[in-house]
Amino acid sequence: MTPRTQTPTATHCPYCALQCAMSLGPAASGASGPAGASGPSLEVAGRDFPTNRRGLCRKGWTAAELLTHPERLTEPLLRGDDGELRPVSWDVALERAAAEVRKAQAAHGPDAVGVFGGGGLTNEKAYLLGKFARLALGTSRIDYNGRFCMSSAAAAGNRAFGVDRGLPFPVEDLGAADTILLLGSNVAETMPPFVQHLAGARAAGGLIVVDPRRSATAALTADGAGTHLAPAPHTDLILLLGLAHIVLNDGLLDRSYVAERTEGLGALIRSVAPWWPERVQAATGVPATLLRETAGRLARSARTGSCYILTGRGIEQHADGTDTVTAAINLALLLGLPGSARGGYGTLTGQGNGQGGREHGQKSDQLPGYRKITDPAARAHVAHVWSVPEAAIPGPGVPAVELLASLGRPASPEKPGGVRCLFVHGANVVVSAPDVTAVREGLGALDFLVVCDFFLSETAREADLVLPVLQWAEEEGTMTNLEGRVLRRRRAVDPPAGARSELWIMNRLAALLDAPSSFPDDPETVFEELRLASAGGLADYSGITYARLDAGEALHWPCPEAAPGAPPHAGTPRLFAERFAHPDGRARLVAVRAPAPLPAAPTAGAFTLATGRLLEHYQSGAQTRRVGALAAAQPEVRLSLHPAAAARLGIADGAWVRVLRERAVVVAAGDGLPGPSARPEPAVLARAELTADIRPDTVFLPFHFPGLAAANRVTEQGTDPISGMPEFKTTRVVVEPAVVDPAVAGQPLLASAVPSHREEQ
Ligand SMILES: Nc1nc2c(c(=O)[nH]1)N[C@H]1C(S)=C(S)[C@@H](COP(=O)(O)OP(=O)(O)OC[C@H]3O[C@@H](n4cnc5c(=O)[nH]c(N)nc54)[C@H](O)[C@@H]3O)O[C@H]1N2
Ligand SMILES: Nc1nc2c(c(=O)[nH]1)N[C@H]1C(S)=C(S)[C@@H](COP(=O)(O)OP(=O)(O)OC[C@H]3O[C@@H](n4cnc5c(=O)[nH]c(N)nc54)[C@H](O)[C@@H]3O)O[C@H]1N2
Ligand code: SF4
Ligand SMILES: [Mo]
Repeated sequence: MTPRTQTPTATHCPYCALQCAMSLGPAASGASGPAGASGPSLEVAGRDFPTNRRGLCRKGWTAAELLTHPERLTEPLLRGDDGELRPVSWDVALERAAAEVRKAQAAHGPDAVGVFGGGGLTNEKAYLLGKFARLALGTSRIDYNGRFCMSSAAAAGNRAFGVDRGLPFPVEDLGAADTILLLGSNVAETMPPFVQHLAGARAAGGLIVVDPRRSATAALTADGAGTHLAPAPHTDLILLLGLAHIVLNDGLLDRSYVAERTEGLGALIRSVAPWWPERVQAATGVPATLLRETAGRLARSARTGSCYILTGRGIEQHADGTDTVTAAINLALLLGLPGSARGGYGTLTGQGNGQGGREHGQKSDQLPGYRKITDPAARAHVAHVWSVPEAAIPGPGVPAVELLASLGRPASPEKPGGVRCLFVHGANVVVSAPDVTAVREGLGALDFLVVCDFFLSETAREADLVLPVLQWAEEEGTMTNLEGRVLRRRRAVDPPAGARSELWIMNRLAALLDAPSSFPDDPETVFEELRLASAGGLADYSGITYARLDAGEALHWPCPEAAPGAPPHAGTPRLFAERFAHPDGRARLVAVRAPAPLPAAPTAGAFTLATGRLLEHYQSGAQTRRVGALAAAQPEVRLSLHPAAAARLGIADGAWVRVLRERAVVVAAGDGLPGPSARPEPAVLARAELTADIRPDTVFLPFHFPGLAAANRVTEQGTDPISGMPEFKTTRVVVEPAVVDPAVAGQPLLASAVPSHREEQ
């Protein structure tokens, strides 16, 4: 790998939605990359940019290491009759993929082919993937991993505001806040440079963090910087109903704002009436006095200072995540925040292109420009841009969990047949989807699985065909960060010979499949088409060009193309200043109900399992587990457990434990795992990490590890009925001591303890 120029290339970090600006240049010292790597490494430097102000986290600093990683895929791999993956030429690879598509569709119809995309893909790739699925494959079966990430917040935002943009204001606006209510978000680990934007609120003593753990972010409230509220997991909805109750009861609402800018107050008043503070205290464990103080502080700050309410996955990744986010938005609306100069509501988008990835058509129900696939006008517009008859665009597909559950399913009187041939672009579902055991079974039941990746991820290991693609610093494109700001990703190095861009792959496959329309393989040409396709939609990019972005303009969508002769549109850093996106311009207060309380622990050793992230690892860990320093810092999965609970169970710090679904515990049978008891259901094997930073009724697992260490062995397939979001944050589990055969435990990350289903056959 050689840097393309001697001057550093200005680009952005490959990982999260903060999209910290960095430059990539030749290493001054000629330092070499990781062991076994070839060529000089690139030097990463932070660049000045509003989101990160030169700061990067450990993942960003070490990102370039993967460009020269010895495990980098550089040839297509095809599984032979003997079950082995072997290198083949691109011609053989693509012809085989096209033949498998034809075979599956001839036997089972167009929807027998599916596509699973990712929120890390550039806008160009996400756009072309949606078009590829609908036109080249002719299937409705496309969805993506953002369903596991942003879908609840998106659904709630659409419902309340008529539009969904993570932060409807620039991140730097937060600097003026004297109060920030941060619900279910651990930015100190998930977006470390973001913490600087909390400085104003901390200085004013107004950072309020809601998390059942004393997370690194909750710890930022120490020394008078704010308050940590630690409700029982999955009681945030009740907590928020309780805060709204106090605001209404004590007359703290912004009456003129609510009257002028919202609809639905009457039903909202009725819905929060039963949630008086003492009742909320009983359900959540948060003292009533603290609830009153919190509501009072929010209202004071909204009136006389600056106040923001922000949500993260901790309150969103629930079977009632949409309603919980709605309750947070309701509170913000009662306080008069969204669209005002005194604050706002936002959700912190997750993946690098978590925002853009949900706008251009890789969602099952959506066409580019954040258009609805069921809307005749939207279909006509996109069909025109694509030069196809409207009927050529299939209808809506199914959300991610349902798509994965359909893999290999034969047709029955109740249900149509499932997907038989699947393309995966930018997701590692064998680690990150709920109930990974079922997902692996589904992948195993497919006739053909194609995975595009640059590493042999756990999902790629299951594939029949692996196609090696480009990494971030090898490609051009655009990303849309958590503020809805469109950024340029730039090519700093040449890709290894043998790897190909996904645009090129789609272009070639579309030709082999005799697809209508065009599939350009040049990113800027794709972006030009995306502009047209998005024009007039909610997420309108038509006024944005590579030239404007390259000139350093800060362009937040919507940014429509200006009329001829008019100056270019400056983009929309702040949405909602004048109106919300519903036809009448008003926001909706939507009355939501609290869920039935979780049952009191009936089983000895029962806990609520929350899952989430560690600073050092990114998502399924496919990338960061390959970075030496990050893997060394967090080599294996650890279960956070309160010392009092551990003492009750006789579990010492560092001891092996197994975590399994509570409902599995009533059945006893062999599960093949070493340990004192034998269960039929999959368990997670982890070391206990005793910490007083978690509630005694709650345990926590990061989901970055594969095999027996995968947290998603115990999560389940239930989803939010509105958004399709899985319940990742509340699983009832039992924790018990495990005796582990050192031969198993000693293996790196326990990954190899679970053979690929291909190897099992
Ligand atoms: N280091 C790192 N950074 C990342 C990522 C990564 O994988 N690693 N991924 C990126 C992506 S895609 C995303 S989506 C973001 C996610 O960023 P965050 O939303 O900050 O991440 P999580 O760790 O999933 O969840 C945040 C917190 O929710 C808490 N929580 C769990 N259950 C509940 C609950 O019921 N109520 C409340 N109030 N809190 C709860 C957890 O204890 C945790 O501290 O991070 C992005 N940044
Ligand atoms: N239990 C539990 N599970 C969770 C969560 C949780 O909090 N708890 N969080 C959920 C959330 S918020 C998310 S976002 C998901 C993410 O989960 P995943 O979808 O597994 O995310 P990644 O690990 O980023 O997987 C991306 C894969 O694509 C590859 N890749 C990266 N860039 C590209 C590219 O441009 N093209 C292609 N073709 N491949 C690329 C990477 O090498 C990697 O193998 O996990 C979800 N799963
Ligand atoms: S905070 Fe996110 S974007 Fe910034 S360096 Fe870390 S991983 Fe990269
Ligand atoms: Mo995410």
